[in-house]
Order: sequence, then C-alpha cells, then structure tokens
Amino acid sequence: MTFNTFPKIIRLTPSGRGAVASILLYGSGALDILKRHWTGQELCVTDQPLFGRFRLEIIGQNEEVVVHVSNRNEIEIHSHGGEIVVSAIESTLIQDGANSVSWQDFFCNGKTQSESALRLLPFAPTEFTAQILLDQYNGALDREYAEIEKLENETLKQQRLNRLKENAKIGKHLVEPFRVVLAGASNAGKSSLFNSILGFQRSIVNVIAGTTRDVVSSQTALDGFPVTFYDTAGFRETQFDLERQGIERSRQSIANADLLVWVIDLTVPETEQPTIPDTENILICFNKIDLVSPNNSTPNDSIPCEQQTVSEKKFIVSATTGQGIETLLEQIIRRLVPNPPKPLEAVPL
Ligand SMILES: Nc1nc2c(ncn2[C@@H]2O[C@H](COP(=O)(O)OP(=O)(O)O)[C@@H](O)[C@H]2O)c(=O)[nH]1
Ligand SMILES: [Mg+2]
Repeated sequence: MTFNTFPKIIRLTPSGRGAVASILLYGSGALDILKRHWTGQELCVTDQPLFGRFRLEIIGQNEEVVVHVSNRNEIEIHSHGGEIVVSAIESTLIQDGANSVSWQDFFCNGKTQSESALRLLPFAPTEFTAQILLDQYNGALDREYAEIEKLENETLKQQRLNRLKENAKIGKHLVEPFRVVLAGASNAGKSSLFNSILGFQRSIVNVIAGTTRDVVSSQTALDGFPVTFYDTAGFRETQFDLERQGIERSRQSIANADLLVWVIDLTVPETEQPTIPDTENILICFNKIDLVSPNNSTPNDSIPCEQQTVSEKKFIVSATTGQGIETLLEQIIRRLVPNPPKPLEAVPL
C-alpha cells in the first residue's frame, strides 16, 4: 500500500455500543500525531501492547487506551466502545490532518473478485451466501478462468462460460434479496398467503376488500438465498384515492419483481377475475382450495381441485390450512435459482 501525505483513520469495529472499539491509524506521520495526545508508556515500535491515555480535548477528558505500534506508520488504537469516545478520538486525529476512510475502501477497493467478496461478506444474510462469498474471496473465479483458458475443446469452454453467466445472476443476490411480489384481485388472499409464507402475521387480513393499501414487505431465506416477499394492494376498480395509490404501487412492485406470484380466489368465477399479467416471471396461485369440496368443479372451471399442483406454473393452495404452500415455496426458489452453485464453484459478483 502507498502512503498519502496524511495518515488515514479506519474504524475496524462496527459503530454502536461495544466493550472495545478498534481504530487503525495508518500512514506517514501516524506515530507523531499519536504522540501529541498521549500520556503513558513510552510510544515505540514493539510487538507488546502499550497502555496509556488519549487526551480528548473535544470532550475535555482523557480516555484510557491500549495501542499496538506495528511500525511508525501503522498503529492500532483500542478504546472503550461507545460512539462518543470513538468519534472524539477520530475528530482529534482529523484535526491533526488525518483522513477518515471506511474499512471497505481501505482494505478493498472492490475491483477484483476477491476484494468484492470481502466487501460483501459482512452483509451476507445467510451461512450459505457467506460460504459462496468466502469461496470467491479464496479465488474460485480466478481458478475457473485459468481452467477455462486451458481448455482446448470449444464446446466445453462454452459450457463453462455459460455456467458462469448463469451464476452471475445469483452473484447479484448474495446480499441483495430476490424480490417476489404477491399480487392479484382484492380479497384473493394475498395477505393471508404472505403471512402463511412468512410464518407470522405481518399483513392485515380482512374480509373487506381493499384492506391492504401500501406495499408490505418482509425478508426471509429460501434454501439459503435471501428473498423479500411483497404483499400488494389488490387490483379492482375503486373510488378511493388512497386505494388507487396503493394499486399504482402494486404495479410498480410487479415491474421490479424477480418473480410474480399471481393469486386467484378459486371461489370467484373466472369472468370476475382481473386479467393475468402477460409475463414470463410468473407463478399462478389458486387460493382457498379448502372452500372447494373435492368433487365439485370450481368456478374456475379449468382447475381440477383434487390436484394440489396443476403445473409448474400453476399451484393450488390454501393460505388458511397451509395446503400446497410448501410446494409453492419449492417452486419459487427453483424458479429464482434453478441450479444453485456447488461448494467452491465460481460465482461472478
Ligand atoms: N377459507 C379460506 N379463506 C381465506 C384463504 N385465504 C384468505 N382467506 C380469507 O379471504 C379474505 C381476504 O383475505 P386477504 O388475505 O385479506 O386477501 P387480500 O385482499 O388478497 O390480501 C379474508 O377473510 C381471509 O381470511 C384461504 O385459503 N381459505
Ligand atoms: Mg391484502
């Protein structure tokens, strides 16, 4: 690493309350700056910790600290973990010319795969995504490129490149969740289905159509991948401005969805249903199967009600009893991640 004119201050521990906070003072003149605010054991380059006090003129107090001086240009300062103390130490050093830099910018500038992986790692929401990021940090992509380059068989080469392309879509969602939007007519059971999927009552469910006005979301994980479900306002004609705004938001959510789950009430005739959006990224979910007796044909004539799953794109469920929900979730994740990466596999970020 090269030194700028002034040393850098990097917070090594996250902000918030903690027993100990660690700050790295790095760059030319680091030791000289520290000496100006130090009383305690003599400051020198040593592999032993040095105990002393850091004068915080800003808050008129001395803070007990332990420092580790690896060399004149690289010093770790360990203080109490409160935000006020850490900010006061930083401000004191900044007044002396040091620059505050985030740990991400300091340790990785995000240009190589390995650096990007390190930058994303603390934000991995599941063990599975953290493992994929660790594999990338340890050079999975570089190894894959090197192997592909050596291949003489063009077909094999293309296959490996195609697989990388496929995995790149997953790379986008190791931290950022997939977006799955539940939409459909008012009262179809979107909010009930949303609650049933999440396993707790997040959305308000009511017999009165038009209850859900705003888009409600909640994040969960399916097969180790982060997924945010969105419950939306139902589509219907309405004279209420607030509900109209809700419906407009539903439309926007659908446009941004990775997958749309279109919910249909099995007890409502097909002629009274809103038109199903014409999109590839859709699963159709016929809800309220518990209200249809096994031998009756449903108002949605085309749906044989004895079958739980009608096709890969069409599902029969009951948000109330939970019937078919497991199968629906399996299909949702299969659609989002058809072929998940194996351990040590390259995933471009
Ligand atoms: N019997 C039965 N009732 C359901 C089912 N799903 C939803 N409901 C009922 O249908 C009504 C509307 O549900 P809600 O989830 O608010 O619909 P939304 O407007 O699409 O969000 C409520 O009275 C729910 O209890 C289901 O699978 N079976
Ligand atoms: Mg609702």
